[in-house]
Amino acid sequence: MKKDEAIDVVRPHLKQERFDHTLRVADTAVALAEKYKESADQMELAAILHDYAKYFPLEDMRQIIKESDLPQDLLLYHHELWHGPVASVIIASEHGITDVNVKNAIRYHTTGRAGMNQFETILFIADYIEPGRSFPGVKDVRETAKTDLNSAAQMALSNTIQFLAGKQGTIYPDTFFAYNDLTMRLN
Ligand code: DGI
Ligand code: FE
Ligand code: FE
Ligand code: FE
Repeated sequence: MKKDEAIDVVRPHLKQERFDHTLRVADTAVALAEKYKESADQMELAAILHDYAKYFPLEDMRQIIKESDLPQDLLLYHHELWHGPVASVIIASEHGITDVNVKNAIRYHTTGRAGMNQFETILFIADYIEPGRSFPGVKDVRETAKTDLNSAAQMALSNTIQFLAGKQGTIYPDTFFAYNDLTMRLN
């Protein structure tokens, strides 16, 4: 699928601000892909499609997860965690996207996972640091992404875990697995 086709696929499903976020993630991810020698075209495709399912009706997402090979424990956690896994299924079944990096980067873009490869890590970070983001600590993650992707991803995960725990939120296991895996790889 080409860039313009992907934009046509997602645009009707996104609010203007989410579409603008998507384009900023794409720019950020493509710049990182070029810097770290990943396919810029595949990265752009993954970025454009990453929030495709963000506003799908919850019942539709629940049904898609039930009928898929995705882990069913997703349904026990906050529905904010569903849109990446759901998008990864839909882009394959309805749009014929077979690229494993594109699918996995989209699937894990919210939580991360243990053993993320460099392609997945770039989309994960780009979603966190795109210029419209203003999370506490995002500037440090932006700086670190220039020299060390794993360290940047670890920082983003640390911030997210602290943010969620600080408001007594649940934390999906993959988020911890991603954080622990990167921490062990970095030491
Ligand atoms: O879709 P975006 O807003 O661009 O970004 P995202 O897909 O990274 O989603 C971020 C949201 O997901 C944010 O509100 C925090 C939440 N989140 C991330 N990891 C976890 C999580 N929520 C829970 N409950 N558990 C997690 O592990
Ligand atoms: Fe998202
Ligand atoms: Fe994210
Ligand atoms: Fe996003």
